[in-house]
Amino acid sequence: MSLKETLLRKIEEHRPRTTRLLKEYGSTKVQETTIEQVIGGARGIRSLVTDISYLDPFEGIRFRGKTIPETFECLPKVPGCDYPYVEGFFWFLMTGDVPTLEETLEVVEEFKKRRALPQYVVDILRAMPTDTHPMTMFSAGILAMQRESLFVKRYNEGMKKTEYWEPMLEDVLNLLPKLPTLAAYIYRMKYKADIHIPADPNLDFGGNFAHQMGFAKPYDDVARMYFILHSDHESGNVSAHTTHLVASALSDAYYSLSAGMNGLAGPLHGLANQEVLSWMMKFQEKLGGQEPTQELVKQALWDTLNAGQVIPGYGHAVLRKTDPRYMAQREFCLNNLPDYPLFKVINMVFEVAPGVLTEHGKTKNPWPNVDAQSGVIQWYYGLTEWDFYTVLFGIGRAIGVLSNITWDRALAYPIERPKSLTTAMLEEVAGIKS
Ligand code: NMX
Ligand code: MLT
Repeated sequence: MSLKETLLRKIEEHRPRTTRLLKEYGSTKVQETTIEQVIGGARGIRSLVTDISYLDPFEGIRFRGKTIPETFECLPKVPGCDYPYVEGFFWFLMTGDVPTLEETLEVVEEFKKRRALPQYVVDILRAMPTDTHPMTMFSAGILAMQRESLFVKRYNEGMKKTEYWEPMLEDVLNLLPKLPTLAAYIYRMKYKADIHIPADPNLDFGGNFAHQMGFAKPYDDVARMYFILHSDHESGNVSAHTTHLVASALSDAYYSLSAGMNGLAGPLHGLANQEVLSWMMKFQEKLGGQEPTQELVKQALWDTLNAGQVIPGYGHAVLRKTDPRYMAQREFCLNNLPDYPLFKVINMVFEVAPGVLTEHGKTKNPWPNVDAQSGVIQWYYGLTEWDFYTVLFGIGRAIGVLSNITWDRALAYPIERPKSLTTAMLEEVAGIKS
């Protein structure tokens, strides 16, 4: 069965569950909300549905019910490599089924046919000022391709609501394979003397990305690991929520993903991976050749906090323990670059920062998140231009959010529209007399 046929079967099985919940249990209470939640960024308000991943505050992420090690273990691997095909992972996120090698290779071939970047996107990128941030270029490149949306074409022809997911899937299948090509083009144009490497028809999503970036093995496995780890973090994070929100207006995959990427580009979200490297480099500069010690790291962390800034890569809105994505990357570092000096400093921060943040007393979670550990791996393999790191996050995140918006259409989730209150109304709820 093809991906589309499998997905159709899954959608048809799933639809009655959503319909039943709505029809028979629509008025059942999920929770009560507090003033703190209303003012405080909707933290903890349960108002989104996704079956693609779930984030437990203490365990961390599960993709379709599987932990990170289970996910890596169960999926078909690229021959001679340690990490699975991204294409097989995409099948898994979309359908909830672990694909066979044959099914995985079907997606590999489909993606190869669709990965070339249109010339007009190249022209747009080249017209942008050279100091434009790579995330701006990435988002603009995605948005520029919106003219290709099949969803828009079919919508304008008057398709039925139950069919919405089909052109959404086609848009997703057209857009996702172009993202590594787009990213590699931006990278080589900005940082590698504008010399570009043509795609290799024999390579998969991760392998061809490494090739077009110009990085030798095992960077292909680094890319596969990175994209899978960053793919999805349930639906409330800024990039996933934005993508879902924009898609809820029946905006197509191009509009929705571009918007999500703009959210990912914020320093409290995906840009934190570049902030971590920037913090590390400033710290090393300050050291001026001195050996880093726990005392010096501690002082630098306090300097950052006392300057009113956040420690990038630490804290989380949901997690209350070390992010398992941090641990997966740490394990990679322990296996591949255990003695690398930058990794040693990162470990020192890992030993010291939770204590400093606890003493500081503000953050609810003093433990590292995914971004604290990702840059060092890129740096080690030669990708030292840290303002590109969030683009890597963006390619990974697209796998999750594009799967989610396909399901949004399949389950006919409505336009998102929470209700606002005024401050005076909240004061009235609180019983405050003016
Ligand atoms: N360094 C210093 N202060 C922090 C940190 C940190 N790493 N994390 C949280 N705080 C502060 C936070 O600014 C807030 O201060 P105030 O009361 O003055 O507004 C207070 O602690 C309470 O915040 P929390 O409720 O613990 O965290 P919240 O859910 O609001 O924010 C983050 C979550 C992730 C935005 C926050 O922890 C942070 O800014 N971390 C650093 C940036 C970062 O690593 N972001 C990447 C997150 C993962 N990702 O890829 O998206
Ligand atoms: C993410 O991967 O989106 C981040 O960890 C942020 C979040 O989940 O809120």
